[in-house]
Amino acid sequence: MVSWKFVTGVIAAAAAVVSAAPLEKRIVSGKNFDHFMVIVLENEDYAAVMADSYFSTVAAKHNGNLLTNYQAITHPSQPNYIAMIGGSTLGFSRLELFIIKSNFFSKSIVDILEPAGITWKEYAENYTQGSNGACNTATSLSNSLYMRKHNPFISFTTVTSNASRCKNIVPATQLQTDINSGSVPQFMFYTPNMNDDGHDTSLSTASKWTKGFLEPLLSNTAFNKNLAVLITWDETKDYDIPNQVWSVLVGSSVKALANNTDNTAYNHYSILATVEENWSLGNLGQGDVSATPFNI
Ligand SMILES: *[C@@H]1O[C@H](CO)[C@@H](O)[C@H](O)[C@H]1NC(C)=O
Ligand SMILES: *[C@@H]1O[C@H](CO)[C@@H](O)[C@H](O)[C@H]1NC(C)=O
Ligand SMILES: *[C@@H]1O[C@H](CO)[C@@H](O)[C@H](O)[C@H]1NC(C)=O
Ligand SMILES: CC(=O)N[C@H]1CO[C@H](CO)[C@@H](O)[C@@H]1O
Repeated sequence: MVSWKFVTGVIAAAAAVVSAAPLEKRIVSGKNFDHFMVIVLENEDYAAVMADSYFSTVAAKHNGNLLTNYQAITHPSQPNYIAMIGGSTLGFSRLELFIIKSNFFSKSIVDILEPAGITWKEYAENYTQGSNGACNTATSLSNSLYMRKHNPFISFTTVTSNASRCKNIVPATQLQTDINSGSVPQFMFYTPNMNDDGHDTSLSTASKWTKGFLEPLLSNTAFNKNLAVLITWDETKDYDIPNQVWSVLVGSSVKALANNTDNTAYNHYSILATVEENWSLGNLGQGDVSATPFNI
């Protein structure tokens, strides 16, 4: 169902009578939320994250839920990202060097969001677009902060062969612009850079970054409206233990369970299942079919 919501524009001139037309924003109302943001951090074991003073308190602080039984799909990083939006690792697992250059002709979340009129963007820190918003398919950029393997959309030819879809893969600085103009998309996938996500740094760097990024967003009542945010890790650091990753759901749409804890079995395919259920989108016929949608 498509409805129209109106975000009142800011009237800058108080004295003069100006006709401030409201900024109109097309929204497809979801059953439980209207906006969903996924933030993916890198390579930590569940127990290590639980020992961090910020992460261990964030569910209770924002009356969300810690997800105590959430499994990543595989190792190494990249197929987990592919799985989150494609519903499958598309046949690859520990072949990182090969996968970095991968191009999959396969459907992704984009192909079920767009027909329903649900807007989406990939916000990738330190990514730069090609001219006219073209997809930049480089494996990495000279800043050493952006890596293609953490931006799953760029690996789907169903995205990269389409100029208008490429425009939705944007540098992360665009988020503030979109917030300011009241035009954030309904599905947001946020990829922090190689330092902020902990990959090239440490858990404490990822913790400081997440706090500095998330807290202002959640305090922004316009942004944090009918919103659910998933913070998750791509995979565990230790490949020899079960691939259980620390994840949390926060945001104004999330209904807190007892002790701010949700023990339901989830995995990365639950991201797709959640989006599909909330907006009645059908499915990709992949791992999303049997995955459990999050309690939101
Ligand atoms: C990398 O991206 C972050 C987040 O968008 C930004 O704050 C920072 O200035 C960028 N760094 C470089 C070197 O471009
Ligand atoms: C390209 O993307 C646009 C929207 O992003 C969509 O409407 C259109 O159907 C796509 N074209 C193809 C050939 O998939
Ligand atoms: C509450 O949740 C924490 C994890 O956040 C857990 O360690 C603790 O055992 C739980 N307490 C109860 C009473 O369930
Ligand atoms: C994932 C999600 O949001 N699920 C909810 C979708 O809406 C129905 C109600 O129509 C809820 O029962 C689900 O929990």
